[in-house]
Amino acid sequence: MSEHSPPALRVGMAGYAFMGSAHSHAWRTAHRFFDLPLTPELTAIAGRNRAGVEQAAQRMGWASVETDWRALIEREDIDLIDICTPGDTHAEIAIAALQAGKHVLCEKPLANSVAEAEAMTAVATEAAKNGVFAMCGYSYRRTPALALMKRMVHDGRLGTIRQVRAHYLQDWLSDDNAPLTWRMDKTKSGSGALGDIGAHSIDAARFVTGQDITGVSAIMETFTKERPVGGELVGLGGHGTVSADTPRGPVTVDDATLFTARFDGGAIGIFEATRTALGRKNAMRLEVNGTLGSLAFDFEDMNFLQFYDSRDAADALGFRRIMVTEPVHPYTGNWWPTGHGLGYEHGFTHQVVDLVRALGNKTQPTPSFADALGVQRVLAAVENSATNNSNFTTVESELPS
Ligand code: SOE
Repeated sequence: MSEHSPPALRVGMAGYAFMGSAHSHAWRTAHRFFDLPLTPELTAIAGRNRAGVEQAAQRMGWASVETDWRALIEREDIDLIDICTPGDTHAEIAIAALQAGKHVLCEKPLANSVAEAEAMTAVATEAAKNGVFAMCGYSYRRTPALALMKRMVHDGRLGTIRQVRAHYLQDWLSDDNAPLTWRMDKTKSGSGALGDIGAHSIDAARFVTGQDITGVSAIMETFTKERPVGGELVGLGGHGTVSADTPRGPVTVDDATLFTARFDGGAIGIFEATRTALGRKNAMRLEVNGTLGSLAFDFEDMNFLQFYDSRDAADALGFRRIMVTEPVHPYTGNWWPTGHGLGYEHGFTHQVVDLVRALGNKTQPTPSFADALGVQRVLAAVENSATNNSNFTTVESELPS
């Protein structure tokens, strides 16, 4: 590092699967495209399997390895802990890191329960008073088109928001023989599609509208009650070496969740999260309808934002497709010339940019743990509604006479 480089931000990361890979890319890249007050350094990565974590360190560019996350927290040469492990570990790691004076970036959802999220938020609130900050990794809000959507709603371009329509559709669990992983074990993941991908929709809806969700009515379904134990994973779901006599274990989370919602600003919403929508690979979509217009973001067309302005001239009325690559748009000016587009990984890099800038300015990065606790409360309300079937009215087989 040259003498004129900003001070180092030495990172220790727990976990090295999909999110570990995405976060590592962001730590390596952010300061090479954005001016940052601190220069991230990939100091150490932790994982229980030494061979696995050493291979990951080599591939992802980490300087050293640990086989226990606690060692990261004990190290004097680490300033920030990045938690990329399953949800059942988030609270213990985050609380220990903050109490040791280390900043924290924690993957979503914040925790597996409201109680855990509340405990994490209490410790983070105290730590912030001493200049130690925590952020939760809802990266989609840093996709330029979604960040533009938030800016346009905030600037009143839609008028008063009336309706929100959000879905997040995947299909990697459509196959009954996709093997049982931690993502289907409630004690590890907290929930299935709801917390894994529905949480992104809830955060994005609250972020874009600036409104909180006050009540929900939900249905949750687990189509495949048991899945093969073992079998090698291919991608997220995997189609391991499964035969008829492969032992199967219980799935304890939802495959799909649907819910309606009321917002504190008067809007109403409809949400869907599923991992069994055959053909939909990572279809995250958010539409907001207001009194003056509508905006729609579709991750599968992520460099564009659909905008309908009722005030357009009658012969020009219709959804326009804004190409969100001009330098005037959020984040885009630091990348390629307009029209060249960005991808999924850029949201993670922008997440590091905003986090490091906040740390450099000694200000609270967003979303804070308190923000993420708000999402956790919605997740719990959805599970409660679906479990108790509140507001679910059975359709009478025959019309009442
Ligand atoms: C799996 O559904 C997953 O990896 C989520 O856990 C991520 O948060 C999402 O960005 C992509 O899909």
